[in-house]
Amino acid sequence: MDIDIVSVFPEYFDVLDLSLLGKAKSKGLISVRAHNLRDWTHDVHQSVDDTPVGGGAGMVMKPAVWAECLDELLGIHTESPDRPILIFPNPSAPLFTQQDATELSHAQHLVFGCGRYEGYDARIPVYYRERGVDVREYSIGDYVLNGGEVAVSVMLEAITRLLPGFMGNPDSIVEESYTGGNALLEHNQYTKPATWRGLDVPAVLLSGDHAKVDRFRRDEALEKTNRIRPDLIAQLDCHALSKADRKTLIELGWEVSGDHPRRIS
Ligand code: J9Q
Repeated sequence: MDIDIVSVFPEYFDVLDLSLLGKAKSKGLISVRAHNLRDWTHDVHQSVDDTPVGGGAGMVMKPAVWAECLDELLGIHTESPDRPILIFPNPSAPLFTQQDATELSHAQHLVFGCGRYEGYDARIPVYYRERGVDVREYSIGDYVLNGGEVAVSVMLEAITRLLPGFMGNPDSIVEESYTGGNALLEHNQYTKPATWRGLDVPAVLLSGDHAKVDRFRRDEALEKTNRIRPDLIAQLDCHALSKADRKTLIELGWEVSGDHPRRIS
């Protein structure tokens, strides 16, 4: 997978070499290049932003500078079969999900654009979509960042850990939350000792009864999800739930019929 990142702070991405992503880089699984947007300016001040049309506070990133850069990185004037996906972090876009990470992990070439300041000219994604580029805008959550750099590093980690050969133990990928379309929060995890500073590990986990352990963990995942993320319970596929799952959810105050559980008010 080829990854290009455009930012006015390309050095921010030097830390990627210290992470698992750095290992994937040295293994040749991925190639990551961070570019400085200012390299595509022509003026002495290398300015990448301007005041908002219509007035208001802050600055907006200029479409012309981005286009000089993206035309080159996307190979827009070449006949190459490489169809890169262009991704912009944007706090006003749909949330980036595990499903997006899975989909993007199958791409050959990703180009990330990090917006700074109060955003980028809205015509940039419009222009590249009109030219047939697959352009994605994603938020990583409801909080304010100074720029897209942190959001890109989050998305990169979520995407690249799914690449074949990236993780040491592929089993740990499938077992985690949010995979398989039946997302529940994880059950609690414990290690030895069985008693630590007066706190006991749940006895059932020491029983050696695997069926009981599985049921305990599943119920704990259902209870925890009900408490912390009831929105995820409401998205479950009822048809994929076992009799025991249904019983637990009914006890937690859900009606389990039709396509999705519904909270009984
Ligand atoms: C670029 N706040 O915030 C949450 N997801 C993305 C962002 C973001 C931001 C500012 C600039 C991305």
